[in-house]
Amino acid sequence: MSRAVLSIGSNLGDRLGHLRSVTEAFRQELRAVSPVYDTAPWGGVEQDDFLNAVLVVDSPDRTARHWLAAGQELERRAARERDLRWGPRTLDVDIVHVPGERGTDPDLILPHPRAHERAFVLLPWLDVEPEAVLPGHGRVADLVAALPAAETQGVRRRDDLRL
Ligand code: PH2
Ligand code: MG
Ligand code: MG
Repeated sequence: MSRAVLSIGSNLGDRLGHLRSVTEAFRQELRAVSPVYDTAPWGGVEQDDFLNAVLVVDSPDRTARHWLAAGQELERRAARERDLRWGPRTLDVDIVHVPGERGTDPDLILPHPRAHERAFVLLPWLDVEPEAVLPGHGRVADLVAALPAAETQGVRRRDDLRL
């Protein structure tokens, strides 16, 4: 069994439609879907706001590598172009955490090396897994409580949007 916590995001084109392409593709594997958040861009690149959400998926025969490949295939289908680091994108599917798996390859570092400081990952994750622990950093609830106001201010829950 391989459970994974995925962070999905979009700030180009049909943002909600791009996020929905992931929940549709993983329909069989979905265990939890967070609310949708409208989020100010993180990382210093001036660009439009993102929509972000967190999914928990589970499948008996998928490893972290499989989740990565499946996510990259969905990014390709969304015509994602890989150019600017932390720049705009139609769809981003990031593997945040796969319990029991530590990754050190540059293309799949697990847990995700910046998840602990990103409100757009931690807030929706807390919504779906209130007891979650991010290995190396502690309880997600505590990480959320410790986020600076500047981080949480730009992350707004959109109760009018649903995946
Ligand atoms: N993704 C990035 C860079 N910056 N900012 C927000 N708010 N949401 C994202 O998903 C995001 C970002 C690169 O993957
Ligand atoms: Mg990303
Ligand atoms: Mg990514």
